[in-house]
Amino acid sequence: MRTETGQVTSLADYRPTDFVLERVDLTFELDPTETKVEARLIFHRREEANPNAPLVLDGDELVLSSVLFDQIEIDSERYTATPDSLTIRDLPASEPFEITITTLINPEANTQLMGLYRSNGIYCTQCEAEGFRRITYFPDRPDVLAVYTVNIIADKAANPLLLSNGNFLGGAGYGEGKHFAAWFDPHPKPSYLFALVAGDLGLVEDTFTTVSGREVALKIYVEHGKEPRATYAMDALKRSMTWDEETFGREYDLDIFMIVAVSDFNMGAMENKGLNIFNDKYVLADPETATDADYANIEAIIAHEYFHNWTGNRITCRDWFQLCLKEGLTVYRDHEFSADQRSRAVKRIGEVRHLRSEQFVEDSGPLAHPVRPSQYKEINNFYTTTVYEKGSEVTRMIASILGKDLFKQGMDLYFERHDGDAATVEDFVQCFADVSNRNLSQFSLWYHQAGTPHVTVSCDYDTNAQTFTVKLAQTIAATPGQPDKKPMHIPLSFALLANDGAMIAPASASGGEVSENLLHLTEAAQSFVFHGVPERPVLSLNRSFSAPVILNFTQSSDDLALIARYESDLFSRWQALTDLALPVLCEGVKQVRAAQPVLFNDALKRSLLAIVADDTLEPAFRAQALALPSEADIARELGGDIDPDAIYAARKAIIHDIAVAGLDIFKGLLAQMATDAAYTPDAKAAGQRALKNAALAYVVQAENDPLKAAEAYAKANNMTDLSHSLSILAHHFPGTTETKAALSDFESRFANNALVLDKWFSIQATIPGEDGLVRIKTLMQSPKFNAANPNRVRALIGSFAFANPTGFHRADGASYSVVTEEILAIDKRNPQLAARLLTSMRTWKLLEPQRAGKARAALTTIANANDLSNDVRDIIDRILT
Ligand code: 0A1
Ligand code: ZN
Repeated sequence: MRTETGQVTSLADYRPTDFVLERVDLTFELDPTETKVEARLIFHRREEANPNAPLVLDGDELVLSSVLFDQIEIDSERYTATPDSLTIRDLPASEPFEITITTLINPEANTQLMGLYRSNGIYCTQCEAEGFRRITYFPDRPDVLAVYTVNIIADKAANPLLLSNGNFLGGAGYGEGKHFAAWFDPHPKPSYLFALVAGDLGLVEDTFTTVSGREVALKIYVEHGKEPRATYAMDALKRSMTWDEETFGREYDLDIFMIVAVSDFNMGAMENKGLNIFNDKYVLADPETATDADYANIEAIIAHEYFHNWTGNRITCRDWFQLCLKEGLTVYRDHEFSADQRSRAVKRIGEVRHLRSEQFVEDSGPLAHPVRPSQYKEINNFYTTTVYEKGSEVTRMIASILGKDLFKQGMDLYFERHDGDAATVEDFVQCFADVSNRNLSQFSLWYHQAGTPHVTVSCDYDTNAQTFTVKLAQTIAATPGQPDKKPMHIPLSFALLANDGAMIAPASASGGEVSENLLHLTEAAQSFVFHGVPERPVLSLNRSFSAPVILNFTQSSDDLALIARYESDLFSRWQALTDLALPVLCEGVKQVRAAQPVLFNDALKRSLLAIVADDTLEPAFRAQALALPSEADIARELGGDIDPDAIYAARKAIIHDIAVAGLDIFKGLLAQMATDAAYTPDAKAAGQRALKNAALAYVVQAENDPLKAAEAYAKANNMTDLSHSLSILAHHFPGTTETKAALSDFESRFANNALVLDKWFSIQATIPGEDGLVRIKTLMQSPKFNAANPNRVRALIGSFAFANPTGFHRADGASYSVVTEEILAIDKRNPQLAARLLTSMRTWKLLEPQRAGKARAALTTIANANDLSNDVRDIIDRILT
């Protein structure tokens, strides 16, 4: 049942359904505006249930055509139908019965993109989380698992392809130019994993032989003519299938696995059983149109959806509070897959950057919630970086606390014990407790307490006693609904480095559990003492980011420089550089605000340039080092009274200074990393391009001349180089002849490729400065823009609001008014998309007072609007409180 505005769903209220659903038979007679859906549902009453309880089915904007009981029309007194629910009374106490429901739905008018809708002439579905109830009345909750048969009838010429979950049963003509196809999915599944696709699409085919020798047909459907752009996705799929067999012992379980790419999709992709539906952005790639980042995303998302077949589909969630059970775990699995396919350290740096810039921000603001929330008003708003990314980090911590072997045993036990179940987070954690004999109850607080822990660190070396003491204290700030927090179990990976960079192995340690280079911080305050330490060591803490915490640890520039130079953990080397850079950048902001010149010491420059010039380090890592903390990172570090213009100016001045100091190195890299070899999307080649392009940005900034970027644009033979040089031109030299020429060349070259034009939109939407507002208003009028398509909206308005701090946070507040107006307009068509856009304003209270006042006024306009969707109402209420 779609909750009324403001209605809260609570985990504490969970109880099983009164009726068990045994079978589902669906027949769709597809029509663009009037599709008829017949659902035959076989139920029986649960033994424990009240014998008089009615059957209450969920609906959302449904029109009921008829309802039958055991094939006979039910007396109208026995049921009540509204668009949101169907209640049937006087049902048998124990024996099975059949309810047949016919509804009429309009796929063409479905602009929310939930339920059955049409995208570019293709019928497709999106049922997670509560979309199935927009197709028929149903017990639409994840703990109702059933076996489905699906019949699809449609016009044959327009829809040669009729697909659903499971295995193909057969098809035939149906008269009047129609045909039908039948599908059967033998694996019981919840309704959110149902999918249907019909239309006319091109096909890329392959096969995969599973570890036990079964052949699986692999099919990727894309728009006609785009087939060559789906070959990388197919390759990624096969690699994912092999990896899951080798790493987690998981074999695929149907005869066929299908992926369909559609152009209108609210999220990245969806793991429907045997029939994944993807946003085409995460399927289509070739060197001319996709960047290295696009290739990496495609690989990761193909893997993610495929991995859901076991973590999500075979074992699903009991209720939506358990969302992290499938999402956090599956993100962990896709992260590990990408780490194995690419550079583990570089992958980890990217993950941590993303976690800090998105999840840490969420966790410290008005939208903070636990990884396993206990209440929600709108479940669509809980597909968050906390559930996904922090959920993954929690799984990663279980793996590091238990160690590789016990973690594997715990996962095996989970698959064995819960296959076919709708499980809970407690079920999952219990498997690891059972294999390790560890009490994981304190650890489980990671699922229940919101907020990022802060760990304060101080160290003391005693020369006489040869002891090294590490004092740790943990705190978590209050978050909405959780004023007081308990101490957590925080696994901190560490190393002690000698003056020459060698690792020191202490004779022993006391003060708490210390295992395999892991300090287990479990108390609010705890001192670990290392004995037999022959010299004052430098502590490298939270290596590889073993715990998602904020360290308050003031280390000297010398200590950080030593870590940056010698740590064997590349992540920690990058972290040390970041720790050198952030205070410099924050000081620079103060200097700008005080109208002083931006001056800083040499330690950062020296460490950074030494790493960049070190040929023994992989290029992708060196490129990461050159990507200094972003404007958003600096804002987060400052923590309040944010002036985005000052942050931008300070960062630019510091980068300019580094660029001038390292100009020779950067020019050398530009030449050294250039290649005539044909483009390949592998991690090594991508890393070389990343370093070349980072060096180009520094050279251009040192010389303050668009020439080199214009040259790079002219000779680019792949989208990575092309879009990078275009963005350097646009961001540093807006309005110049070179930039105008490149922008118009790009527009005409890719006029027929909407996904590539999204890059054109987003590069322009992120040009710094207050003119950004006029620019996006003009671009919204472009015939290439389409406000009904989520990818277009995200590329233009989303990029502006999330990734253009100086443009979006114009001091006069004008951008807030324009974007909030857009959000209100989008809310009428697509509430999920509108609510997501609105989260761009979740940090408004941290702005300096003038901007904060303007932001509040714009948000109040939204709050006062009539007819807000549940989605937007939920977010606005939380961010305004
Ligand atoms: N389960 C998908 C994410 C997803 C969630 C909701 C959607 O529609 C509202 C679509 C996709 C995943 O994790 O990939
Ligand atoms: Zn997922």
